[in-house]
Amino acid sequence: MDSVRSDRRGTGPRIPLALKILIAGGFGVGKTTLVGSVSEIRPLQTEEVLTDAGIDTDDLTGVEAKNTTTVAMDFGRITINSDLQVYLFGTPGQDRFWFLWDELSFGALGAVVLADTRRLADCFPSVDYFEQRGTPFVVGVNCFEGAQRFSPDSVRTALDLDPEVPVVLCDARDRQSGKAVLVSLVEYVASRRGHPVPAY
Ligand SMILES: Nc1nc2c(ncn2[C@@H]2O[C@H](COP(=O)(O)OP(=O)(O)O)[C@@H](O)[C@H]2O)c(=O)[nH]1
Ligand SMILES: [Mg+2]
Repeated sequence: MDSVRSDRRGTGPRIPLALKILIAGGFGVGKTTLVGSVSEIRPLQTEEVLTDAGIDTDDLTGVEAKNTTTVAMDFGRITINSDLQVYLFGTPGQDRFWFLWDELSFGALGAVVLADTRRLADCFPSVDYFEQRGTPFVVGVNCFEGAQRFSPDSVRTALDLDPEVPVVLCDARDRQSGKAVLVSLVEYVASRRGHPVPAY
């Protein structure tokens, strides 16, 4: 992949190519955590303290210690090399923020749908959203301690995913693990487009 030059003659300073990746999934599945662990800049987060007003809408089962929520989005950046930067957008988990998704997904390379096997149904809306729009996505199963472990294939079956959609087990708190999920998405998109898989 090539960066572009800032002028028409192609001799000006290089402007790195920017890829946009969305991080989606249900409330409390680890989106903010993942963006924070892989981002090289202090992630821009728009967390707000959860209040009693959300009691009926924000299901805290399994993440009772959670006391903040992302109101607009998380934003992070990874520099692959001088020609390529990846921007991460963590989408808000609650249904009441659906209206933001079309804006956020414009021009995106693809998406990571995070899943928690204790609350697998929470990622159905994200899976449906990307399937309907033909946006490539991978599923990252965030393995919380105490949650029963399932194989990627059983998660694929439970979510009724197409066989080629990658399902990757991960720990959203771990930088290398988070990066591996992003790499699986880039490889998947490259393979769908018939490109050779890029080397990192
Ligand atoms: N044990 C464990 N806790 C996690 C993991 N990922 C996130 N958490 C915690 O789960 C809670 C919800 O994560 P958060 O990233 O805010 O979820 P979001 O709503 O999807 O952005 C936070 O308290 C995190 O510290 C994980 O892999 N393991
Ligand atoms: Mg969040």
